[in-house]
Parts: sequence; C-alpha cells; structure tokens
Amino acid sequence: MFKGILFDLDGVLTDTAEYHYQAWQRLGKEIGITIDRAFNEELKGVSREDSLKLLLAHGDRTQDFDSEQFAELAQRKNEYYVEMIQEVSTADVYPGILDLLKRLKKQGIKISLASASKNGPFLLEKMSLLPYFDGIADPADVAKGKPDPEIFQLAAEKIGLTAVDCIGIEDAKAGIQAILASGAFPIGVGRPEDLGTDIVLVSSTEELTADFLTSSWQT
Ligand code: B16
Ligand code: MG
Repeated sequence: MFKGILFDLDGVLTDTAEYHYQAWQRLGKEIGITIDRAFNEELKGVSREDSLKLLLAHGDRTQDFDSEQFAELAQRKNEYYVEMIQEVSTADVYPGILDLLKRLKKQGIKISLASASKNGPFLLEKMSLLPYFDGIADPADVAKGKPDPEIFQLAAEKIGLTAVDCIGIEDAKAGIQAILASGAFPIGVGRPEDLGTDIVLVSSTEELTADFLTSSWQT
C-alpha cells in the first residue's frame, strides 16, 4: 500500500494552469510572440525561467534579451500571474480534492506538495488547504526542475518517505516524466493525447477517490 501522496498544484488542486497560460500569453504578446494551447502544454509544470526560455525560443528571440532583460521578463510574467491569483479561494479547489485530502488524512497517508511554483504555499493558504499538507517541497531548493525527478524526491523526503512508497499526481507531461524518474507511481489528470496512454489517467479530479488510488496502486 502507498504511504504518501505527492501532489502537483497548478492543474491538479486548482485551475491556476489557466492563469499561467494567460500570463505567458500576455507577456508573449508584448514582445511579439504568439502562443496557443498546444504550445502551452510544453510549459506546464516547467519552472518560470525554463518556461521563458521555451517561449523565447518559440518566437526565435533568444538572442534578443540579455540576462537583466530576461530577469525583467520573468518578473513581469509573475506579476501578471500574481495579480490573477489574488482572488483565489476555497471555491476554486477542484472537485473531489477536499474529500480526497480528508479521507487520506483519516487513513494516515502522508500528503506532500511537489509543485514547481514558487507561489504554491500562497495558493494553498488562499484555498485553506495548508493544514492538510504534511510537507512542501520548495522549488528553490532543487537544482533541476521537472522533468527531473528532484522535486518529487524532495516532496517524499519532506514527509519522511522515499518516492517509491508514494503516488504522484500530475497534469503535465514534464511532471509525469519527473514522477516516473523518481520511482513514484504516476496518476495523470488530463488527456491521453497530452499525457500518454501508458499510465493511469483521469479526465477530472472528481475521479480521484481514495478507492480509485488504492485500486490503481494495486494494478
Ligand atoms: P511560478 P505545478 C508550475 O506549477 C506550473 O505548471 C508552471 O506553468 C509554472 O511555470 C511553474 O509552476 C512555476 O511557477 O512562476 O509560480 O514559480 O504545475 O508544478 O504546480
Ligand atoms: Mg501542474
């Protein structure tokens, strides 16, 4: 039986993945780079700086910005994003998530956060979910972001476990790769065309019941 759950945040606990998309789109527009949802799949789960590198490469603009300008663009995107998440509340928690957290707590399963977002703790607070989390991996403490396994390994460590004893839940391609590389058992929230057909997938977080997790773990 699994002993811990490693949760991604954006796109798993709430719909903030959409805000990240809108913030990148707004920044892109300002510097003449157009992005669509298909390209955005490449940004999901990827750190702010790595996302900006992908955006600039997408627009063939990598050489046009020095490190200072790069930092300013990253900061500007974050300001757009932070502006949008100010009103996030308990009403924004995805369906089924609160019930799942409560049930896991009752069962003594440890819960940890494995989000690439530096805004993660702020969002957990806004959604009143902080009390359910036994550990939070700080993305500032990992050398390599998703798809590297480090953030999932750190999230497991924060709850006194190793990743092999945990389930990881993700909505991003890079995140699923990170879970697989960490040795945790992956469950994807999303479409097979985005996340692949070789792992357990749900199309909505409503399907993430404790019973579903247990039966998925046993297969
Ligand atoms: P921030 P997750 C990730 O969060 C997002 O999916 C990704 O779009 C974002 O660039 C990254 O966090 C960094 O976020 O700029 O707020 O530090 O999906 O790993 O929970
Ligand atoms: Mg995500």
